[in-house]
Amino acid sequence: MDIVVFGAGSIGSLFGALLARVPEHSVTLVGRDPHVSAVRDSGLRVTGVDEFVVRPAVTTDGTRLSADLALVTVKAFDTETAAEELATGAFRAVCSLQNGMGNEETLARHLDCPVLAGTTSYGAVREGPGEVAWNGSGDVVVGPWDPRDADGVAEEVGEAFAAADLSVAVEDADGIRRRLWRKLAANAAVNPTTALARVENGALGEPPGSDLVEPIAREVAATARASGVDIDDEETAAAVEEVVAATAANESSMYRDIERGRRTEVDVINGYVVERAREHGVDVPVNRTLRTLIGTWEAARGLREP
Ligand code: KPL
Repeated sequence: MDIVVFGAGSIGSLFGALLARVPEHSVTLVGRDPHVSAVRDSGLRVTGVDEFVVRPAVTTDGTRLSADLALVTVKAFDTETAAEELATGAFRAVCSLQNGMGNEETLARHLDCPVLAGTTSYGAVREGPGEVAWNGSGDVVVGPWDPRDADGVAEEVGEAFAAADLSVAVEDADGIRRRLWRKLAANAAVNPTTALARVENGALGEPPGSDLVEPIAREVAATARASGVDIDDEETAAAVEEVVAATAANESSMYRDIERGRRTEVDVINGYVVERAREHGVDVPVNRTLRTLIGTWEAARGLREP
C-alpha cells in the first residue's frame, strides 16, 4: 500500500518506520526539519522494543501528494492546516491517528475521500533528529468515521497495519467511537495531571493521583452518553487504569509539551469534554478545572489567546 504519514512526531515516526519495514508498502513521511533532513541523510533510526533503521521517502511539503492512505499524526491544533494541504493531493482514504476529538470532522470538511478514525496505545518518543524511541507495544484500532463508508477501506488499512506486525483491530463506526471516548478519558485524566504535577503516568496508579481517575472517567463517560455514545462509568475507569499501568514509566505528551514550553492539546482533550458537556447540560467540574489550569499556563506564555 502507498502510505503518506502526515506528521513526523513520536507516533508518526514510529508508525512510518514500522510500515516502511514492509517491502510491499511505500511510505512517505511528511515532517519538519531538522528531523526530515536527518532521515533523508541517514535514515530513520528506531530504538527500544526493536532496533532498526529504515529509509522512507521524506518531505517537508505536504501539498500535491497522492497515496492509497494518508495517516494523519500531527498535533490536533495542526489538523486544519494538514487537511488543507492534503486536499491539494489525492488519497483513497485518510485516517486520523491523533490525540483528542474533532480531528475526523476537520478532515471530512476538507477531503472527499472516506475518513477513518484510529486510536493507538503504542508508545514512542522522538529522541532527536532522525531517531524515535519505541518504548511500548500496545494496539491500534481503526474504523470508519462515517457509518455510510461501508466499502471495506477500514479492513484494508487493518490488513496493511497487520502486514507490519502491528497488533490491529478493525471496528465499525459505533465501536470506534466508543474506543475514542475511552481513550479520551485516559488522555483527560493522565495528560493534564502529569503535566501539572510533573510526574510520570504511573503516578495515577497510586494515591493520591489515583483519586482523580474515577471522577474524570465518570465525567467523560456521562458526556459520551449524552453525545449518543454508550460507554459506562466502570469500563471507562478501567480503560484509564489500563493505560496508566501500560504506560507507567512514560512521560505523557502533555508533560513533554509543558517541559519544552510548547502549546498542548488540552483544547481537544479536556476542552472537548467541557464543550460537549455544556451543550448537553452535563456537569464536568474536574475537566473544567484541568482545562483552565493548563490554558492559564499556555496563555501566560503567549501560546494561546487569553
Ligand atoms: O496518549 C497519551 C499521551 O501521552 O498523550 C497517553 C495515553 C496518556 C500515554 O502517555
